[in-house]
Amino acid sequence: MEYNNLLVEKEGAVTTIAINRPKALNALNTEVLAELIDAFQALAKDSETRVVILTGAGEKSFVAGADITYMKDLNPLEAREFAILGQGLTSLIENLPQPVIAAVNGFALGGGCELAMSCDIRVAAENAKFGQPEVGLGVVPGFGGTQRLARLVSKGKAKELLFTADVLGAQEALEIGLADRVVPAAELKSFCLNMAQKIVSKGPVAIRLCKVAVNKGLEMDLTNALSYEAEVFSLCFATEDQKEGMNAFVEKRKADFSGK
Ligand code: DAK
Repeated sequence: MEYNNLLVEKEGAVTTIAINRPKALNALNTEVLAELIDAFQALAKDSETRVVILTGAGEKSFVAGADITYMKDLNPLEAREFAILGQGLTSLIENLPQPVIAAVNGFALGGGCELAMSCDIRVAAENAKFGQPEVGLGVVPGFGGTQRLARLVSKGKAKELLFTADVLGAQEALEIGLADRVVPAAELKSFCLNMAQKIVSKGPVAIRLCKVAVNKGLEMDLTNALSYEAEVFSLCFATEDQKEGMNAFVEKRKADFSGK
């Protein structure tokens, strides 16, 4: 599919998707959401891609939120459809077989912050800004913000950010666990690519199962989560990757994983 609002770049096993509406600071309208859903659905089936990087085109913004000019005249049923589209995208990313790194290169506000939170890891440029300004527009976050923020940071901090609509800089976001790394803006791309390459060099099935185990386990109590981990661990012993990884260690050579 040809995209009007996305730039998709493949470098070996790493695919970078840049949301490309810089004039509107990469705000999300239905067309952008539909294109992102299409791109991530294709990536889910793309066995060559082992890591995805999601970023915003331009130097100012990751995503400055859902498109306010589009949203302002929605009726409740249309608003519901819009929320379902956005929540569908964020769930798709959260459950994508491959890890997704958000390279947050500026504003990550509202739907942009929610999109970043659905990724596995958030790397922020020093100029990144995070926030959920929705209450200032008279709405609640609709793409999972009330839920994922409260799961990522403390319940009180999530409520503070949701109630006040305060915007945090990269360093503050790092301190509360909303960002996982902060790097100079000029190094954001290379930092994310290096991180992606490190992940690519490991066992693909194990990476995939780690993602599932963390995501599913956090929804369970610890006893059930540990039991789930034991099942996932045992599953690894049915893979070629486990044989290769352990044989390579014993034979003192670098593992060459097949992802099977
Ligand atoms: N939507 C549409 N256009 C936007 C935009 C947005 N979210 N953010 C920026 N733009 C546009 C601006 O209108 C401007 O367009 P022109 O006037 O040039 O045509 C252009 O991008 C450049 O923006 P500025 O001139 O404002 O640039 P500044 O550097 O001065 O300011 C800013 C940057 C990010 C601080 C400012 O643009 C800003 O405050 N933007 C809005 C940020 C925001 O409030 N984001 C949250 C949006 S609300 C739901 C579903 C989803 C949601 C809620 C409910 N349901 C269905 C229930 C999600 C809501 C949101 O995400």
